Amino acid sequence: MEQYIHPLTGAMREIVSIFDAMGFSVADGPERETDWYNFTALNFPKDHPARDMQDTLWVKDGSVMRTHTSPVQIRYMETHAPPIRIIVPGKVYRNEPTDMTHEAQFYQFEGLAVGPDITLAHLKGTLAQFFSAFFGGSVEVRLRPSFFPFTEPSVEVDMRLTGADAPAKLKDKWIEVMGAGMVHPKVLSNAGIDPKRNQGFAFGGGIERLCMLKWGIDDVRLFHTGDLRLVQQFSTAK
Ligand code: 2U9
Repeated sequence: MEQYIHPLTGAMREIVSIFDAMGFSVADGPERETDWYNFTALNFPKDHPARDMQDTLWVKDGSVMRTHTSPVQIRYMETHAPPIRIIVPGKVYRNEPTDMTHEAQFYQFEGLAVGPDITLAHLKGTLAQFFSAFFGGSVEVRLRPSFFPFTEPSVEVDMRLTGADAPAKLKDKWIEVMGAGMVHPKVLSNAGIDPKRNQGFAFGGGIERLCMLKWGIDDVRLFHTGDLRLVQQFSTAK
């Protein structure tokens, strides 16, 4: 009988394997979190709009369905000394209506590297290697200024696939693929790491978005309907 791997599962396995080859290990943690791990430790101000009922699924007891996988990195830093290199794939939750590009549940992967002399150049090289392995062929990476409470400086990451066999729709175009930055010193100290001796890069992106780009899928909701006609197109994965 033919066996199928859901494209999100296949993509997650591939992401983990590409980062494994660069010395990253996988970390995971709870999907229902405390306010501290999901927001406060990550330097979100008390009145930040992301904490709003409108954007976040709050549980009656005051806990929160994690809105990103970042709480896992805080927990990891509490129990591991630098140097740290981890990748964190997992499900996250948002309180928002769905459309072609938004889901209330989706998958993210985040990465974190912490050590005495980690720089934004290491981030750029790491992501270039990742995009090249995941999409195939040559790639350029561009960082544009942005803002997140948990990184300083913060950047949006664009990639441009330049290889001959890049998908026609993507070839030679700048495409925004994720957010990233240098971990805010307050976030390091909130997790028990001395920001005077260490610095770190972090990045985060949506896995559905990467899959949509890679395979030309135009509606994020297709990943989560359980319709086998999607899955049956991915029979080659191990
Ligand atoms: C720690 C410190 C810093 C993770 C990061 C982003 C930028 C980001 C979004 C991309 C699209 C989420 O899927 S999305 O909606 N993420 O832009 N994430 S830096 O930074 C961290 C994480 C953990 C302790």
